[in-house]
Amino acid sequence: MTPEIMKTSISSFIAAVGLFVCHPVSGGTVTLSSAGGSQFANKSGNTLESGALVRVGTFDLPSATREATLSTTKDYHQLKAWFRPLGEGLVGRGSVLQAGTTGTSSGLRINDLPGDGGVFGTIQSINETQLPVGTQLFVWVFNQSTPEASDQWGIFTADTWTAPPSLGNNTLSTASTVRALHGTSALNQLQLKAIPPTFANWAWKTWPNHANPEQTSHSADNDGDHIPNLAEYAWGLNAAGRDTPRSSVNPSSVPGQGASFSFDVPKQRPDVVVSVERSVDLQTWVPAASVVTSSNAEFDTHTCTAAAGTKCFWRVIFTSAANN
Ligand SMILES: [Ca+2]
Ligand SMILES: [Ca+2]
Repeated sequence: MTPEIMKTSISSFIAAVGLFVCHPVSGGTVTLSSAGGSQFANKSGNTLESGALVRVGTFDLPSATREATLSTTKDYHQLKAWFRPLGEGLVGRGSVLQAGTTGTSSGLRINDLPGDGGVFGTIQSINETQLPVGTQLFVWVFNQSTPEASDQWGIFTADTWTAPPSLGNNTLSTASTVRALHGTSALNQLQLKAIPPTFANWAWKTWPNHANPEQTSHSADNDGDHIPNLAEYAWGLNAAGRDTPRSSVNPSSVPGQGASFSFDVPKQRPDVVVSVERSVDLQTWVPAASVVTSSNAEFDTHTCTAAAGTKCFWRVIFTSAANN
């Protein structure tokens, strides 16, 4: 070995030791920025207001099917159960396993920069054990400051949105080719969508503080109005207040014509099947025929008619058709 080579080897070794002693390894940083990229907007295309909630993190699902699973999952609690947060747009929120955010006062905030619908913020000291290098990152945006207050959300990702290495930084830029798993990505906007109307999401909004399962079951009747929760949801009623059912028996005013029974079937509740049955003795029930007699944006009103001079009872059946 020549003296020249020996000198180089010693220098390199000393440099490595110096780095280890003087600069202990710390986490990487992620910067979320819409500068020069798409703006966040609600489902109508209006840019989001200051203070809307932004979450950054990943979803603990198999990577090969993760995006397909996310795009077809509608229930907040299911999505939340899979979500591994890195940071949120509110001070002190997110995971205690990773460090806080920086920014003028509040870290990640919609509307801080560069204007309406814009977002800019940095999450520091990301722990690799919390989020391994290369983990796909997602941005989960709501149209209000809390999920419970929101009625719209969007979930977005891009190939370049990945967790950084220690000491490294990765910028999640909305100028990237962004995929919308919930919402849409087009015309320089990342638009949210309405939170899907499922029974589970209705129960979450109705009891945001996680009521016990006895309260949130399909059959529970917490307000004692004899309308079970699944029917309260289907009919758009208040599960915490007494309501009258959206059904009625109508005696016929025409001589020789039987009474009729009307009930509402929701148009915007695809996870509930509403049907009607009839009986002459309250013992044996059979499906009843009905026709749509009126309609509006939310409901079709169905009507059944009894044969003249016959006794008839009707009941409305609510069946959950939820698949997730
Ligand atoms: Ca009730
Ligand atoms: Ca009620």
